[in-house]
Amino acid sequence: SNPRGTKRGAFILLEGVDRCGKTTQVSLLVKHLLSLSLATVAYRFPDRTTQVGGLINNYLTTNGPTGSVDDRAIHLLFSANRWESAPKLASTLASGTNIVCDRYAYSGVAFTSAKVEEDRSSMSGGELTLQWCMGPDCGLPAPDCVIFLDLDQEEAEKRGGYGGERYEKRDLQIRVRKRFAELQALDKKDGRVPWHVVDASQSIEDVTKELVRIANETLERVDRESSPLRRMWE
Ligand code: Z5A
Repeated sequence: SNPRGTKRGAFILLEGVDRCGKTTQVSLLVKHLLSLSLATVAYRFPDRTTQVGGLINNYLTTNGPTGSVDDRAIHLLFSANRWESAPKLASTLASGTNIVCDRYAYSGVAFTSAKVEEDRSSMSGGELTLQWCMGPDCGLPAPDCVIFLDLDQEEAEKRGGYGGERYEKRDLQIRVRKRFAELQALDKKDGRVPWHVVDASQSIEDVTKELVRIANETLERVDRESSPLRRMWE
């Protein structure tokens, strides 16, 4: 609890591949928690509304010649976009408000580390290892749970063709899903953040039901344990 004795809010993170329904479910879960009079706000990354977010948006929406943007530089921008939100995020939780977040550092690592030479623009060469990618996000406020909305590539594609964004490509998305599994295994091995894998091919209502159950369980645990906010990958 903070000096005024308020218990901190819970930090619930939704992750997953493109089209898995994160945005839909974040807004439904926030609505549900608010209907129970539980103070809750939504966060999303990238946050395209900041200056750094504007650079990220330009990068994602420009599919032209890629040679000018180094993969490590863009990775650091995604991370900077989280760090610039971190103080507000931490103080929101400290004030007792819950956060439901759409993508975070796991997306950062999964996407960058899934790039291979053919779709990389990097001048710097070398492999973008999981370890290298995790570095810049180490120490960020860690979520109390990760809800991974799992959807295979065929199901994702049934939800409409890809838009024009840079990462909306089949092979990359398949590699991203594997990277998420590796990150889940790392958290499991170290007993860090608990993951809940939810079958995102169910109806919107059925996915929400599972999310509500997981959110209740997480809120109860955070309340019971009164544990301070942890830090990413530390
Ligand atoms: N990225 C990165 O590289 N590094 C980082 O650090 C971070 C991100 C944070 C933009 O992210 C890109 O940035 C993203 C990762 C990378 N690249 N890709 N791909 P974003 O979060 O801004 O954009 P997005 O992930 O592409 O969001 P999205 O396409 O909007 O997906 P979504 O939020 O998971 O899905 P949705 O909008 O809720 O639903 C998609 C459609 O499916 C929509 O028509 C829904 O009505 C429908 N839908 C949803 N649920 C269902 C169910 N259950 N059944 C049927 N249809 C459904």
